[in-house]
Amino acid sequence: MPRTFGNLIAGKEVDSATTFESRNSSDHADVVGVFPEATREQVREACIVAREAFPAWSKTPAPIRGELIGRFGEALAREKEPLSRLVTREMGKTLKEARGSVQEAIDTCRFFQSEGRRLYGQTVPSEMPNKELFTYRRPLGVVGIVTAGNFPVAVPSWKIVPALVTGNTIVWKPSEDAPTVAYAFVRLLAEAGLPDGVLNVVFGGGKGAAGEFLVDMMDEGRLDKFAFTGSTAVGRQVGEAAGRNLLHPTLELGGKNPLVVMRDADLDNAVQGALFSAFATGGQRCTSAGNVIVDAPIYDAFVERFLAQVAQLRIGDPNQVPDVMYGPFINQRFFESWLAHYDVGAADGATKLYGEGRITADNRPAGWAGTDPEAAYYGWPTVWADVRPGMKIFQHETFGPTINLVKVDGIDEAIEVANAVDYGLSSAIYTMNRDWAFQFKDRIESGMTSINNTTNGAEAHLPFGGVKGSGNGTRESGIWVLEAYTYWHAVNDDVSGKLQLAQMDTAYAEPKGAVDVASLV
Ligand code: UN1
Repeated sequence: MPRTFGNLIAGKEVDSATTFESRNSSDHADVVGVFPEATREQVREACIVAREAFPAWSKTPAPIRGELIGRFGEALAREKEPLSRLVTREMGKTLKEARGSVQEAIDTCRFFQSEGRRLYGQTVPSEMPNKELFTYRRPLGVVGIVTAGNFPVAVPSWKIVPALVTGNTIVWKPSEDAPTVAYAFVRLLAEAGLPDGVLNVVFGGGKGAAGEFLVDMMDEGRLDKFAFTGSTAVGRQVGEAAGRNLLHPTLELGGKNPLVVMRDADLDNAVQGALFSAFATGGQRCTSAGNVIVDAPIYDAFVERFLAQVAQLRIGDPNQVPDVMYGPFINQRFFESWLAHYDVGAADGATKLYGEGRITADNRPAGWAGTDPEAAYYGWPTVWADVRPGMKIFQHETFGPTINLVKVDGIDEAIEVANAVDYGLSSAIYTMNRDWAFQFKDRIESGMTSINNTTNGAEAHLPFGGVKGSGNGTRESGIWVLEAYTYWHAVNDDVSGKLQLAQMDTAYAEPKGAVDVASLV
């Protein structure tokens, strides 16, 4: 019997009248847990509890908050293996990737443990005597957080860990695709000593459910900050609600990330990088490559080697077969929109080189390594050629195992094509030419760029976030994320005992008459 879980509000498990089942993404017969569909009232209650918890938590010394985050990191490290296995079971990425994503959260805790001992402000000289100026980082208040299922440990940690270290309290709506992972995450934080009510969790879907209710709490004045990872379309709605309430949201949205392969590239390295960028996590990363842009002189050689590898990709249930390249779709919605992309590519006039839709018992690629492909949604690795800028398939994020090949001639066209999408999250170039790498780095419109590596590869202490349709300019991770969860408080401290007015009573030195240097010698 699968366990039934409750929302976590004020440290208590709170049931809802309606529930949903979280199923193993690789085998839909396996129910991982039963979760509540939080009601609007429960989401509101979670916001009220977080508001009540704010004064005490924000007054807890930052180094103490940091120590708690350090203990959370230790608990994550201790439970890394079972938590990684739970990630694989619930959302379907390979165990190697699941371990990496749990490690990313551990790294985030290690970084922010010591940040609790910094959170530096500045001392600033005043233009008056007996007066000093200071800046302090202050917490914002109650943060609403909505996260996606593809990185159910790492990406929540990018938001929750810095928000807590800086003294905020939280209401989190995790993805309905990985609620059990979220529950484990929160229990480990409680083990580390997090006071009840500081982090509250409401489960359920997005539209017409807990996610939408939490967004609505901005209009009720119950939130001081919103952080969202998900699609650009939903991100716009979150941004609109935040904007009319004068909140500055963190929005990490979609991508159609370019990977360029120049004529002088190490071709084997480029093929391996393109394979991982396109197909790791079944293409369901926001950093997955969407368009591989290949320089004309090596186009044929690249395509031949790439296709040979694609035809051998091992695909299957990552719980049973550890060395698959990718497992199932995380959910039916992603599967259906990926399936629809076959019509989009055909209508665009692109040439399908490889891929036959859903993997079934009678329709399996050579590398199928699982048992029953119909126990879940599995997709053929799919490759399109003759893709050009302007085509829908070139422009739109698909979020599944598919990649476009785009032929260009030289570095200028490569950069132009790489920039010809409305997104700008991550990007990569394979070249040994120093100048081409420099030109790419200088001219690409992207929040993250790799030279001779994949379109992935964010690390816990580097800024993460996009430009154009991939976000609103906010950054996660490292020192940069601190701006997202604090405001700067400027303080004037005057001990002069009299009214002295800046700009008006400032005793500037009087100039004494101009010196003509030529007349001096
Ligand atoms: C995401 O897909 O939302 O660089 C985040 C990467 C990972 C993070 C991806 N470390 O692909």
